[in-house]
Amino acid sequence: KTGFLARKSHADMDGKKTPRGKRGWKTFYAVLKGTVLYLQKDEYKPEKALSEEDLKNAVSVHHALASKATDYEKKPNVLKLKTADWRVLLFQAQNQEEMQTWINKINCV
Ligand code: I3P
Repeated sequence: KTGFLARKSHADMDGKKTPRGKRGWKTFYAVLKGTVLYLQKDEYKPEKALSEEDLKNAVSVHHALASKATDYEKKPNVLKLKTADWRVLLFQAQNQEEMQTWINKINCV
């Protein structure tokens, strides 16, 4: 599964609220491969190696839980991802169907 996703960090690895200045939205080209959600600055090119930045942004979705972010009302089509290491990330998909597909795929890995 691939597609554009905007990401916002809500809580960090220790479960603590992501500090001010690091809570903004940023759009990535997302690639779910195995148990890893890669968040790349540019569209995926098979021949191109992942940059340092791309590797830093990758999220493990092993033992993670994705659900519709029902408590977030500022934007539509937002899903919430709780990772095994207590991060909470919000992702805005391009439409309702995309959001549901991402949720299903993430919860099925
Ligand atoms: C954040 C940024 C986000 C905003 C967040 C701000 O500032 O403006 O867009 O979330 O509000 O803290 P910064 O870029 O300096 O981190 P929303 O778009 O959801 O309002 P928050 O602290 O209430 O999450």
